[in-house]
Amino acid sequence: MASAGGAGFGGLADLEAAAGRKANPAAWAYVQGGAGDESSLRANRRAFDRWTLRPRALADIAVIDPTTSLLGTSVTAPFYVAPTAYHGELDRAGEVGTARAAAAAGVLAMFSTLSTRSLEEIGAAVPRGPRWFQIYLQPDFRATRRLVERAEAAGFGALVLTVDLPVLANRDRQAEGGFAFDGTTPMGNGPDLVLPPRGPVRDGLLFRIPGAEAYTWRVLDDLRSITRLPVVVKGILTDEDARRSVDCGARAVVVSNHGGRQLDGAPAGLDVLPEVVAEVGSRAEVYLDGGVRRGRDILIALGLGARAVGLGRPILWGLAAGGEAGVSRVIELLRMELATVMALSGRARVDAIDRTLVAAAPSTE
Ligand code: FNR
Ligand code: LAC
Repeated sequence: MASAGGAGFGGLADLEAAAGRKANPAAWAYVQGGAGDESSLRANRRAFDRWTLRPRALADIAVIDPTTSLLGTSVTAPFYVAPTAYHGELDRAGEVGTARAAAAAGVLAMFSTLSTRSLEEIGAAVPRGPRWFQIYLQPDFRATRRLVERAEAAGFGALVLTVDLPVLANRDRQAEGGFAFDGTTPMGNGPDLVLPPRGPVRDGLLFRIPGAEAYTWRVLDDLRSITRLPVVVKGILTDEDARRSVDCGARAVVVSNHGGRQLDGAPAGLDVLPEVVAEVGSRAEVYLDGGVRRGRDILIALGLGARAVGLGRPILWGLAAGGEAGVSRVIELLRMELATVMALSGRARVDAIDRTLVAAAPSTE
């Protein structure tokens, strides 16, 4: 039986179950749910089954090295903590616990604009931990600018602009659970933050999306004019938008359907990863998130050209199950699994995980 404190945990499925028992039901429905009929949420896991691995035997695997670098920052693993909102709903330490676990492991962590702890508190907790700040654009660019300046001052190393949430999707599970973006959740970055709109607002026969004026490609120029931090665009699902992002100065893109929480019917990121890598892979780093749960998944994504993969819900399971120690446990589980599958596939280093490792699975239909 899983217990808080780290050592008692089994695998990721045990942690998920323990988290589900401990978390309050509204927060749990918020974490686990997706948009619409949750077809994109399911697609994220299924996408990995369309690939198989081509192991090489008798390679020199005496020393497995899973370290890499992301935009020049050294990290101990090719996976990172994806930005997720409201860690304080799952554990009292909130993002500070997550940050400490990631920093202790030497893993990159991205923190959401919608954190329960402030970016200054996060920065103070892990002065040396690699951390990037995820931006939800504010309707007034001056407010976005203040967030960017605070992130710079607090030692965040890059800005991750999320572009797939100009308005919240219909999320039935979240709504049934009673979790709402209504300002009742504490906002670590200040009470003035404008939350993403909960839906279109009726205006006669039309529907307005409040704040959507901020979401144009021009914002990438605007961001680059106020900061020297590299900009990463998160939420890309086409080669066209990947190219546009990089043409507008993005140093990396995250191929993602937001964990199946935004446009239901969007493909799994993994399904479009190859076309994005083909389009911009020589000019920018490409990351992938959505449904990554196993060392195998990391091999497939890296084999298809991702430089790293993001973990969303698994980190939140760790946090809910055991706070900082729970997050450490999730990171260690995945790191150990990754080292194991690297050995089994004959790939001792991250740069040996290439396209020759993956092949299309025989059709099961
Ligand atoms: C998210 N995600 C997210 N993304 C983002 O850019 N800013 C945010 O504030 C949030 N908030 C958030 C909350 C919760 C509860 C979840 C589950 C997800 C999306 C996240 O960064 C990532 O894209 C997905 O979570 C990846 O999919 P998996 O790993 O959850 O399957
Ligand atoms: C979510 C937002 C906040 O997915 O990114 O809930």
